[in-house]
Amino acid sequence: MESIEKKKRIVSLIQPTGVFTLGNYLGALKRFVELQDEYECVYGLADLHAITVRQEAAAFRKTILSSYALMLAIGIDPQKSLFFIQSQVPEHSQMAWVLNCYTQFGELSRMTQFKDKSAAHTDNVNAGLFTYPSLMAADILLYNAEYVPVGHDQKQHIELTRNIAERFNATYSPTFVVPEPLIAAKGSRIKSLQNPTKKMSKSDENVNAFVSLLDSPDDIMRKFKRAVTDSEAKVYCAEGKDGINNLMEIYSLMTGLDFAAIEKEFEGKGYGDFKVAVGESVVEKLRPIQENYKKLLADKAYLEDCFSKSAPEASSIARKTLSKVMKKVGFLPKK
Ligand code: ATP
Ligand code: LTN
Repeated sequence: MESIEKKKRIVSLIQPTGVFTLGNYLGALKRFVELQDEYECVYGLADLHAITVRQEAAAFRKTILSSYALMLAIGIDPQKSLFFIQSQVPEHSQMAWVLNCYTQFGELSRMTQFKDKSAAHTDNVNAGLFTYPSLMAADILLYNAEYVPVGHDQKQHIELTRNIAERFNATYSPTFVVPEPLIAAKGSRIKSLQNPTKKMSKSDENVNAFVSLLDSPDDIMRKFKRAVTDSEAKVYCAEGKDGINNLMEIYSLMTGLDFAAIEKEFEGKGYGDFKVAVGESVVEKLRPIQENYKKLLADKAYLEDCFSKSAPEASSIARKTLSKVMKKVGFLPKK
């Protein structure tokens, strides 16, 4: 990783729980790539977080590797950024335990992701699902990150991370950098194509609700053509036009056009034409990513080389913060 002093550090992880969606791409991954020159970037695959939901071992192993390849294919550059696999950096689990003891039951109970996921998996409301945010706080605080680029749904977890950091700093002495979320004005709340009041999520049981980054052009076009809109048939942004607002946001991010230009382009045209244009813009954006992905996935040795180099690098940063914390808490130093 380049280490140019003065650059501020950002950290963000993403769970390998399936194929990334257009929401993950616009809210997080595309930004990870764009931020690489301006910031010192620490990125990771949160595989420890992923087991808060039951995973089948063989499929999980594949998903971790393919998610790693897909992130490289999107443009995460191991020459510029540190990009590791969370389970290979043991300091994350160690720090999470300590932070668990500085996180309140009441705080964790208020997390909307916990409420949603425990409602969705009533047969497996495990303790890890509940304490998930303490592990996420560990991911961030270990690296003294100033900013955390995420989609809007993660704002509450970052707030909790800030509270944990401030509490620890006040109890002992300034130890952690208190991080801020970096949430883009556009793209941080991409909605489901089938229910545009809900966020687009890779675990939606209706596959027409999300576009996966590896969907075929035909599937992408079909999903956009079927996207739920309204009965007005006029392309413009307005409150209540959730479906169209969402498609306009996607199209704007794909083409670089602002909303006024989009309204002009589709003046006098119906939703059918607009949906086709949005679909085609997504197909074109994903084409090179899918080609890169195929090549990278076929080169397992290269992937292994990347993550086996980044894990010790991440560890050496993380270990320093962890040691400071252990000492302040009162643990005996290892001789
Ligand atoms: P799951 O369905 O398994 O909960 P998810 O699709 O919500 O997964 P995460 O792995 O939780 O995705 O999120 C990874 C990153 O993508 C986070 O930074 C998150 O904020 C962002 N993200 C997820 N969904 C969206 C969305 N619909 N719009 C914008 N950003 C999103
Ligand atoms: N909780 C996040 C994934 C995540 C994360 C992090 C994001 C785990 N650790 C650290 C930012 C920083 C999610 O579900 N999207």
